[in-house]
Amino acid sequence: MRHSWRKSTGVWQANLECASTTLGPGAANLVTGVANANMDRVPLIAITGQAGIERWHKESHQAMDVVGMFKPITKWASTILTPHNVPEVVHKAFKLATAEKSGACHIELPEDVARMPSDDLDPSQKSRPTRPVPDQDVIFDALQMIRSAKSPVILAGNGVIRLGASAELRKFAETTGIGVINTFMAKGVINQDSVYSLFTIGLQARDLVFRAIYESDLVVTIGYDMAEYAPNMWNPDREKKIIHLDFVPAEVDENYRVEVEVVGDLAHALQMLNDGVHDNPFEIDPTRQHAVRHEMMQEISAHEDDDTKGPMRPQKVLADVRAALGPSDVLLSDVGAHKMWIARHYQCYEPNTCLIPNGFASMGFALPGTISAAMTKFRPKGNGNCR
Ligand SMILES: Cc1ncc(C[n+]2csc(CCOP(=O)(O)OP(=O)(O)O)c2C)c(N)n1
Repeated sequence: MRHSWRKSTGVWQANLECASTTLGPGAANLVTGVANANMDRVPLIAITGQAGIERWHKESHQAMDVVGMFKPITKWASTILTPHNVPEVVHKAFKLATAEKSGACHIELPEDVARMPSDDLDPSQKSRPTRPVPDQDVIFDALQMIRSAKSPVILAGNGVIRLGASAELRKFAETTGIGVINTFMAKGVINQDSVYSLFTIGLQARDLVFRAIYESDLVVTIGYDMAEYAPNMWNPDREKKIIHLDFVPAEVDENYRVEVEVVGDLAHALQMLNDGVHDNPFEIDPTRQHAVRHEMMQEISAHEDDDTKGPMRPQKVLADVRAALGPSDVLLSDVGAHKMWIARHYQCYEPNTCLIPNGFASMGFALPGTISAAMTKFRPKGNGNCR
């Protein structure tokens, strides 16, 4: 089941997934998938059966503490103890699952409660949450800091794609000249051919993308999710200045000491920054950035035309896949060494055209993910196909 709505601006769309199982082992089998959805910030409702309340106090066939099992891997988990509570519990689960940062919620339905009459249910009212807007003062502080930086860089995370803010991010990069590094789950946030694209980070420390962030004095994180790539990896000496832009306040982390925190709707916050740059334009010196991008492109394209006999090089395979697929086609990666190759060597033109599970990073995503993407006619833009 999918549930979606679109804000009147046409900017925001949230989809919600539902999964249901029987009690006991059926519920236990959902654990990895639910944990993966939760840490990949996928709004999901898991509904599981449960033994009737009349046998909860004793050892009983397939009866176990399922809510206790789901609590650490969801945003919220609860049991429906009376039919009267169905509207509230369901409403709360949907609300929490879709609220930023979105994730998984679990509802448990005991078999005897499921049999109780429920004709007097009063459906809970629909709610459409408002989206917070950052203070103008904070936007001003952020722009001041970016203006005075020598080598700023943008680190874009999965929030930009989830919150539909790629267009505003692209504009921000173009008007300021600041290069964009993206995490695995933010692939496509910027067009691979853009001179501002500095490709994907989250690989080995000596990777060239790491150099782009290592040499910067200011990192502007946008929709950054540290579950994907921890700050101690890119800020081990805690010397970077950091501006944090996200729907939610920054996580507390000793390697993530934020100087300016821009909290609010991402597309709106970026639009406010873009307006500020428009009113008082500036552009950073792109020389260093262009040199790094040039080196990266050479490294990424090495072995693309490899025709030596024997096993094919991953670089050649991915270059061929990229050439065969259109800009809106969708590639799903599973988890393993191949994920690293895909992150590094498969570049994107559009958001949501390369899906990589990188929060919980559970194996087993690609095949069912591709089937469900095809079944739901998942289309990032245009008429892309799922591969
Ligand atoms: C469900 C699950 N089990 C175990 C792991 C740990 N793990 C990560 S990668 C990997 C090996 C993957 O091997 P393969 O599927 O052959 O891919 P390759 O590394 O060869 O690309 C394992 C066991 C995981 N991430 N998820």
